[in-house]
Formats: sequence, structure tokens, C-alpha cells
Amino acid sequence: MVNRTAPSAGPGPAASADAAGDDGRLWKLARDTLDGNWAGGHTVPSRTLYPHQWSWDSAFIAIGWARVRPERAWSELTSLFRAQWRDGRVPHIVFNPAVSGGAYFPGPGFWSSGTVEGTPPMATSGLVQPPVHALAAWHAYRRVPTEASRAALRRLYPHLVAQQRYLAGCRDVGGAGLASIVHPWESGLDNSPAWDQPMSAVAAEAAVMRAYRRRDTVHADPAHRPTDLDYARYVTMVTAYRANGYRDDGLADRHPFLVECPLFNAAMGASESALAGIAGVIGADPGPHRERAVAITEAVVARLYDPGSGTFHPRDLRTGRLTPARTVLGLTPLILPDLPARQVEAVLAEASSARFGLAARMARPLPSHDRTAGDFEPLRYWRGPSWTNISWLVRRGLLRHGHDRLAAGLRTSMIDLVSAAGCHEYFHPDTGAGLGSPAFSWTAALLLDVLAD
Ligand code: 2M8
Repeated sequence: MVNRTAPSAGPGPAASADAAGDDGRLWKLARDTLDGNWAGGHTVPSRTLYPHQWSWDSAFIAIGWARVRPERAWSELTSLFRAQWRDGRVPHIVFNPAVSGGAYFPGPGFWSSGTVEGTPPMATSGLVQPPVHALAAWHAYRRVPTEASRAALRRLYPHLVAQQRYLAGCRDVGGAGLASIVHPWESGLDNSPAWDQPMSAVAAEAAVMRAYRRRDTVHADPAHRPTDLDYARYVTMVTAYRANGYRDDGLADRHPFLVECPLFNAAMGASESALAGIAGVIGADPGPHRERAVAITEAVVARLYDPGSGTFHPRDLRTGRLTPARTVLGLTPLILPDLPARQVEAVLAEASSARFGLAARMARPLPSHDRTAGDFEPLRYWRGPSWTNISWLVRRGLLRHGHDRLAAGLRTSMIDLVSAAGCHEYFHPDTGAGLGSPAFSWTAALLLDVLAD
């Protein structure tokens, strides 16, 4: 592995000639990975594990395409928003009709989106994912502020606004201005320990999975994936939501899983700030977006920050309590530009503690869960391994709040992981070994972004 020196005054080109040569190799690897996953109009996260289009993956992927082929960045987002439902929700999976229905579980037949009013002509899931799309569109635009990019922003803007309106309206189950997620898949951190407590209230037995065939464990080591009991609960929750036509009225009375997630809501707030920027560029009014960004930030702090632990936690609406696990979700409100100094300092202390090990020279990559916790699992998906998209978000937050040396440390650690292991889906948080899919799109895309920074 190339020994990189974190620049002392903020991120910048790698210091040594060796590192510069390695950056060229990595640039090509990342670009080839994205090219290999390009499916014409959109990019699959992985050819084997995830052969359709995923919502927040496409946002991260667009950020990478903006660095090498900007027209694909806009195509990525445009194709996703073509599948937006009439109520404004952006489905977390858009199924490619050219791919066999059995290639992924749960496939289009399980979701039956075509039987629901107000859905697009293509098959989709009925859940959503963290709304990082306005953030991504704004980031991509600033890298390539051309007339073509402005035109793309103009076309996307009403769709991005409708997405936010859906989340802040239909999904405000708690009534405090935050969106609730109705399934761990909506968090993007599917089996994070953050969900253990709310998930334990969902009645299901692993035997439920005898009726289905999981496809993920054909392509990935079962020890690195969620368990059968997790999947049984995932299926139970979708079945409950689907039975009511994926409607959101009355969720509080009937749905078994309702949680306000710090990352999901921080993304919603940061996207309002991004929309203010976008509105300014296309001649719309930024004012209402700025106001909403401030209101969401205040609600995230009021509802999800625990002064006792000094970090952010999800709030389980079923119990009314914050969930106890200290996961990397707690660090992500740093992406909120208006996060008050007190919470910024608290998150920095949490991130720099032995739990997460953030430093200007990081000894190990940023884990997805508290390293010191008894239920830290270095191999299992979102229960310990390091993920590039989360590191990217935390790095953006650090830069936003002026912590350039820590941001540089994180950047170096992200690059070193790919340099040694390739564009893997996730990485062992101690050894850096590559885990999951070996040619994963958002790892490649966000690597391009940090290399070019
Ligand atoms: C993973 O989630 C999907 C379900 O949406 C799965 O496990 O099958 C998560 O890592 C999620 O964050 C990601 O968007 C998706 C595709 O990369 O895979």
C-alpha cells in the first residue's frame, strides 16, 4: 500500500510522486468499474448482487460520473426520477425489465407496484432511501457548471421539491417536522445495530424465509450479510406496508416499525440547503428552502441529539425513546450546514473517540458501528465494516464545518482502502480487506470525487 501523507492544510493532491502514480491507477480502476456497471441510462450498484437501479446509490454514482462523464451524471438522476410516484416518493429500487425477475430478492413480483394508484409504468419498490439526491445534484453541478448542467438542474428541480414534500408531509408521523422511515431498508444501513431494538418488536420467525429464496447469499458470504431472521422481519414489514397500498395515512396506528433516523433527516435538511443553491441558479426562490433547512436542523437537534451520550440516535416512535446503540449514523448530522457549534463539537468528540477513531492520520478506517461495543461485527455488512459513502458524507460535513485536517485524514483512509483492496462494497474495519461485491459503483464514484478534490 502506498504510504500517504495527509496534507497539513486541507485536502489536496497526494504528497509523494508514488502516491500521484497510484492515483492514476486508482482513477482508471474507478472509472472502469463505473463503465462496467453502466447499464445504459443508469448504473447498477453491482452486476451480481444488485442488478437494478437503487435510489441513493444513483445519487452517489452521479457525483462520480460528474468527474468523468457529466452527461451520465444527469442521465443517472433523470432516469431515477422518471420512476417517481405521483405522491412524490422516489422508490428505492427501479427494476430493469431486461433483467430476470428472479435475479434479486425481493423482485418486482413481490412489490407489485403496478397494482397501486399513482405509480409509474415501470416496476419499482414501494420504499424510499435517504434523500441525498438534491445534495448530489448540487455537488455535481458545482463541479461542471455548464449550460447543459443548468438545464438538467432546471428539469430535476420540481422532482426534487416533490420528493422533499412527500417526506416532510406524508412521512411526518411524529408531527415534529422530521420524516419517519417505515423499514430499515429505507435507512440504507439495513442491519445496523441501530435497528435491533425497533426490529425486535416486529413479530417474525426465520422460518418465514422458507417461502422465499434469498439471492444475496448466492453472491456474498452469508456471514457478511443480514441473517434469515432479519430477512423474515424485512419481508413482514413490506407485507404490512404493501397490504395498505403503501399508503402513509394511519401509519401510527398500524405499522410495526416507525423510526426517525439521524442520517435520513440530516440528508433531508442538507438537501433543502442544496435546493436553496439550486433555486438560486435556476431563478427560483431560495428563501423557503433556507427556512426549511433551518427548521429541519432544529428538529434533528431537538429530537435526535442525546446530551447524555453526546451523539445523535434514531428515535423509535413505537416507544418514544432514542435507540441506545452508538452507530456511525450519529456522526452524519455533520452534513447539516447550520448544525450548532455545540453539536458539531460533540460529534467531533464522538468521531475522534476510540469508538470511531477519526484522526488526521487514521490508524484504521471509519467503522459503521462503535468498535468498543459488544455487538461490533467486523465482517457483517452495516454492523462494523467501513463504507465509502458514509466516509464521504462525514468528510463533506467536516469540510463544511472547517475541520480540514480531519477531512484530509478521512480522505487518505478512503483512498488507501481502495488502493489495497479495490472498489469493494465494504471493507474490514481492522484489516481493510475487501468485502461484499468486488466492483461496487458508489465506492468507485466517490473515490473519483475525492481523488479529484
Ligand atoms: C443494500 O440494500 C439492499 C436492499 O435495499 C440489499 O441488501 O439487498 C444496502 O447497502 C443499501 O444501502 C444499498 O442502497 C443497496 C444497493 O447497493 O444494498
